[in-house]
Formats: sequence, C-alpha cells, structure tokens
Amino acid sequence: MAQYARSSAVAVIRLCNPPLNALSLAVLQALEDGLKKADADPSVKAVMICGENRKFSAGADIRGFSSPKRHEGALGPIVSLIESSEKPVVAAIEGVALGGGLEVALGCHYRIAHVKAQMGLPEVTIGLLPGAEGTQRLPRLIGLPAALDMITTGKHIPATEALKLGLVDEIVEENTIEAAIRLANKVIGQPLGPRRLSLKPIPRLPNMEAFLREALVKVKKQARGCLAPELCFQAVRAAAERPFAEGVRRERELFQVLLTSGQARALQYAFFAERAVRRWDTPSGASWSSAAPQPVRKAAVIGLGTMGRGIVTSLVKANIPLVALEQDLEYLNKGRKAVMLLLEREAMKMERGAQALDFHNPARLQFTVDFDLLHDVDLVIEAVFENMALKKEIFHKLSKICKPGALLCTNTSALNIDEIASATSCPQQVIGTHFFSPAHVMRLLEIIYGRHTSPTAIATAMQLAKALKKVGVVVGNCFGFVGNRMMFPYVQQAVFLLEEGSRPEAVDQVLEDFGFKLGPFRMSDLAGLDVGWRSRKDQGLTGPSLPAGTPARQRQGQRYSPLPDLLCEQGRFGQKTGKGWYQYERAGGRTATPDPWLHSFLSHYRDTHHIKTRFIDQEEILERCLFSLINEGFAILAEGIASGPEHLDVIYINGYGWPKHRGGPMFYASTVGLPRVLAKLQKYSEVHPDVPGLRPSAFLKKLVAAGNPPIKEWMSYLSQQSSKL
Ligand code: 3H9
Repeated sequence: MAQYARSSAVAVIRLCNPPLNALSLAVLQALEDGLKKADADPSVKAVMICGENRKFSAGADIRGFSSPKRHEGALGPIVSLIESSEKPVVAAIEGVALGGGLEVALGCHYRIAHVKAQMGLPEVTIGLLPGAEGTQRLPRLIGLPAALDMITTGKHIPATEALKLGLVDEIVEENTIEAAIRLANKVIGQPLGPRRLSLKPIPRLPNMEAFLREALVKVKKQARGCLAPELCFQAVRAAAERPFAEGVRRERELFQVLLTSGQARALQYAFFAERAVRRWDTPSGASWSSAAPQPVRKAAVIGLGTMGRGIVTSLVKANIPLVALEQDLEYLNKGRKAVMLLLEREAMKMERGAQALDFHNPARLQFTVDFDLLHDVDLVIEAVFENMALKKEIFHKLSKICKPGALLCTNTSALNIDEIASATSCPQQVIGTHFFSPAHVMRLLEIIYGRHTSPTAIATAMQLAKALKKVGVVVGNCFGFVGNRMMFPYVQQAVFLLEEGSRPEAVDQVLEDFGFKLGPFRMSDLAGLDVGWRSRKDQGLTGPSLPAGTPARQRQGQRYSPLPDLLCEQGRFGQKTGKGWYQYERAGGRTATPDPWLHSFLSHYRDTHHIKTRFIDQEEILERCLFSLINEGFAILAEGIASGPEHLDVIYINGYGWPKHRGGPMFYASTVGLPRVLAKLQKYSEVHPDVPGLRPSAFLKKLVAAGNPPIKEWMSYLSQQSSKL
C-alpha cells in the first residue's frame, strides 16, 4: 500500500495501489507510518514521496465515499503531518497528481514533476471539493484567480503550465525519481518555514472584492443547478478572507454538505458508469474481454454534410489519415471549405496549433469523388442523409470496393442496421456509429451491432471511440436505438402538454430548471423540425401516404399530435427559418422569444379539436416528460437492447444534455423511487389510455414487486428468456 525504502539519507515512500494509487484507508495508513518512521530515524535527513507505476496518485479512493468505512477525515491530517515535518519532503510527480494526490503534493515542501505529468483538483466533477486542505493551500501557492479556476472547473493542467503557475518547482524530461532524490539531498538543512504553504499569505489582488463578486456570477452561471462549483468557490473565498486554520474548518463543513448531498452520489455514479460501459457485452455472449480490435491506420468518411464534416474533424484531430468523399465536385468543394474552416478553428484552440493538426497534407486528408480511393482503408464511416435506399446503395458499393475485413460504419440515428448490412456481402463488418451533432464536440458515440456484426467489429468501433476521445456505448438494433427511442415518448408528452393547455416556454422552463441544457422545444428548434417531419412522412404518419379519412389526432388507435406537422407545413422549421416553436430575430438566429402567433395558433387548434384548456402544473410537466422517457428505458433493458442502466445514463448525460448531477435518467428513477415512478405512470396512463408511452413497462412493475432493489441489482431480475436473443 506504500513501500518504504532508503536512498542514502533520503527516505523514499512509494504510494502503491494500482492502477492509479488511489488513496484508500490502507494507503493513507501506510503513508502515515512511513512518515513517522522517517521522522523517528535520525539517519534520514529528507523524504521523497512518489507513486508506483509512474503515477503519483489519482486522489482519494472514490469508492470510499459511499462505503461504510469512510476515509474522508483521514487525509487532511496526513497532509498537515507532511507539511510539519522537520525534514524536507519532496513530491516526485509522474503521470497524474489529482485531487487528494495533489493535496499530498501541496503538503510537501518541494514539488518536482515529469514533463508529461498532469495535475488538477477534479473533486468538483464528482460533486465534492478538495477536502484535504487543498482549497486553502493552492491559492497561497498560485494565487486566487488561478486556484479558483482550477478548483471550480476541475480541469487537469499539464506540467508545463503547472511550472508557469508556480505549482511545481521544477519539471524534468528524464527520471523524475532520481531528480527528486537529488533535490531532496540538495535542500537538506535549508529552512522549511518559507516552504510551508499554510504559513504563506494569499497573494493580494488590488480589487479582491470585485474579483470575487464577478467570479461568483461566472461560477453560478456555469454550474446550472450543480452545487459543487459554488461550494468550491466558498471554500476558496474562505482562504482569501480567513486565517488558514479557520479556512480549513470552513472547507470541512462545506465538504460534508457536498458529501451528503445526493448530487455527489449521482456524479460519482456517473464517473463509474462511464467506465463500466467500456466493458461491453452482447446477449449473444460477445464481450470486451474476448474480442480484440483491428488497427485503424486509414479511414474514410462518405458525405460532407453537417455530420460528415464534424466526423472528419474528429478523425483528423485523432491523427487518423483520411479520405473524405462526396457525390460530386460541387458538394465536395462546399464540404472541403467547411471542413477546412472547422479544422482551422480547432487548430487555433489546440496548444501546439496547426502543426499538431496536419490537415493540409494530402497524404493525411484527401478529398475525392472517386469511390475507388477507398480500396485500402481500414474503416469507412458513411454519413449521408437518412435514406435507406441511398445507404443500401452505398454499402453495396463499399462491400465490392473495400479490402476484406474493412469495418463499414453507418452514421444513422434510427435506421435498421441489419437492413443496411443486407446490401453487402460482409454483414459481420457492418456496424452503426451514431454520432451526435456537432460531431467534433459531442462526446457520445452510440455503437449499434446488428444480427451479424462480429465481436471484432464492435471492439474496433469501441477502440475508435477511445481514439476520438469519445464515450462509446454499445447497444442493440431497434428503431431509434437507445437515445432517440427514449426521446420519442419524452417529446411526444411535451407536445401533448401543449395540446392540453401548456406553452412551449412553460414546458422548456420546467425541464431547463431540472437541469437540461435545452428544453424539448428549444432543442427541436435547434435541430430543425423538418428532420422529424421527414421521418414521420417516411413512416406514413403524415403527408401524402397517410390513408384518407385518418383521424387528425389518432394513428393506429393511439393518440397522435399533428402539431409539429402543421408547423412544418407553415415552413416553420425552427432556427434555420427564423420560426418554429419560438420566433427568432432572423433565419439562423439563436435568440428564442415566445411567439404570440404560436399562442393564438394553439388556441385555435384546441378550439378546432374541442380540447378544453386546463392549467398544467410544473410537477405534471416534469413527470409526464421524464417518467415516459424512463419507462421506455425499462422496456429497452428488458429487451436486452442495452446491457445495463449505466448504458442509458451515459448516453443521456453525454448525448442529450441530461444534467450529470442527476446521474442519468435511470439513476434519477432510482433516487425518486421506483414505486413512485410506477404510481405516477399508472395515474397518467389511466387519464390517457391511448398513450402507450405512459403504460408502465413490465420490467418496472417487476422491480417494484421485488421491493425496489438498488440500481446495481436491477439486471439480475431479468430472466434470460426475456432478453432479445
Ligand atoms: C479526492 O481526492 C477527495 C480529496 O480532496 C480528499 C477528501 C478528504 N478512486 O479512469 P480510468 C479507477 S476525490 C477510485 O479508467 P483513465 C477507475 O475507476 C478524487 N478508483 O483511467 C478505473 O477502474 P476500473 C479526486 C479510481 O486513464 C481505473 O482506476 N480524483 C480513481 O481513463 C483506471 O481509471 C479524481 O476525481 C479514484 N480516485 O483516466 C480523479 N481514479 O478499471 C479520478 C481512477 O475498475 N480519476 N480509478 O474501471 C480520473 O479522472 C481518471 O481515472 C484519470 C485516468 C484521468 C486519472
């Protein structure tokens, strides 16, 4: 848990808890023992602390926060113990020094880091604050503005930046441990007072009050309902306004508030959920543990519309040589210009600028209209628009042109992967890769396996997600897959609420107050109402293929709202046309304002269909939208489309703007309590018997009957027979 060794007069304490030397109770105990041993040994003149496996430490053991043997009180006193040592203590930072790991380093008198090391106080991202005196020491070392930025955002900073900020004393390119031992020997006997951060004053700012006021406004704006950033701010403010010991007391109080808040639990669940989905499996037994990915040395993207451009940008950023293909020269030139613009912008944001993105080199990024150039690529991502016939034609061509074994991916948000694969002679190599717009920004990649998709293909797509710095989530093939399938009933409820008497701005407000970045109507205006309209026309729900005499508000015996279709018929496609559920300052404008036209249109619509307007309260808006989405999630789990609730939660957090501090829809359901979710669905379903989305799923009922088990046990209640394969 921590090894104690000697290098002449220097005691070496090595933190050992692979893979990242998280500071469990056992590690902390061993660290304390090591410090006391070094202190008691007169032949030891200095101490060096480092981590096993070239990693300093990723901080406190996050699992410990929810275990009965809680450890959060142990770290602060150990950091103080390090600082008060009469023998100089040097931290040798390799790999990562995060959270409690960095706090240990801040207790040391000297810090030396490898040039590739990363440092940060990311506690805020798991709903906490640096609770081992980090909020008090860091501002004393690097000043209030930089410390506040690091602590309230949780960002990791590279060693080079840490050196500039004064967070480390030295960076080295070679052996950090040897350099740290050399430094330890050099500083033996030097006064330690100036090196003890708790004794240092905070560097004063000329306008401290104004700075803090503005910083708080910024922090609150970015937090969007998440508690931790503001409490991090308060802890750092205490460092600015109070003596060290009082600041530490305040830090502890605030830490306890966060620790016992549901938000910390939700964010920590989300942290582990993101890691759990990497260990994918399928009902037919394929799994991450037995499948190996194929290397992707060269890729191709077909279609340079909005999605294709973002995907090309992502691949270039991941340094994957690439062919970008369009149907004709006009589209190709338009696409090329747009891609180059995106890449220029990305290069400007990157540390080493354009040199890091080699996109002017035709050997790395080639634009073409010639399909034959795809003969040697390892992977193709088709990103043309959602049209089955077109996709099938392209896949047929690909299976003839591409080399054997090339992975053929389709970027679709709903279409049947098996049908697309049927156009090829190699359905085992066909897989869905559902990117989210803008594809070079959004982290989610929904990876959809079809009936014949091979485990190697899944492993390769997951590896691609990792290379693109995205979160890949493996799911089964059904209409809308996981994300959109859960979104349908949510959006449907939002529209039904308008029919019954609500307004777009009222519905959006409730969901944005809940924490969504955008409510359903603002989101629909942004995405474009025409997208869904086209899909509904293809499904025969509206448009010319709708059988004559179909009731306006019913399809196949179920309730249907023609409202979005009526808006589209008026040319109201959302932001792009300047009008949708809201009005905008101009076509392409982004500022949504409530539209009196829409309000009178809604009342006219209600009159025409003899719908009595009623007042709908916030609770009903929230419950009908969210519980119908969650209900679909239970159906998806029961069908074996996803292998656990974490998958659904990771998809919602990373692709649909679900507030992370609420842990994803399924986790949220577990916090509300499944009996309550069921009771509410039953109630709404009785009032709206023609809405299947409100009819409680059998799996939800089963879990309630089983006594509302914790989320990690849900899947064990599904019998093998009920899964899809
Ligand atoms: C804290 O320090 C509080 C203090 O202020 C004091 C309070 C009093 N604990 O992520 P990876 C696991 S709070 C437990 O896949 P990567 C991780 O789950 C802490 N486990 O690697 C995974 O396990 P598995 C503040 C941890 O290269 C395995 O290690 N620190 C911890 O993609 C490999 O990790 C943080 O918030 C941990 N602290 O990313 C940093 N860290 O294989 C949290 C990792 O079973 N860590 N594990 O799935 C990270 O952000 C990433 O792990 C890191 C590496 C960026 C370091």
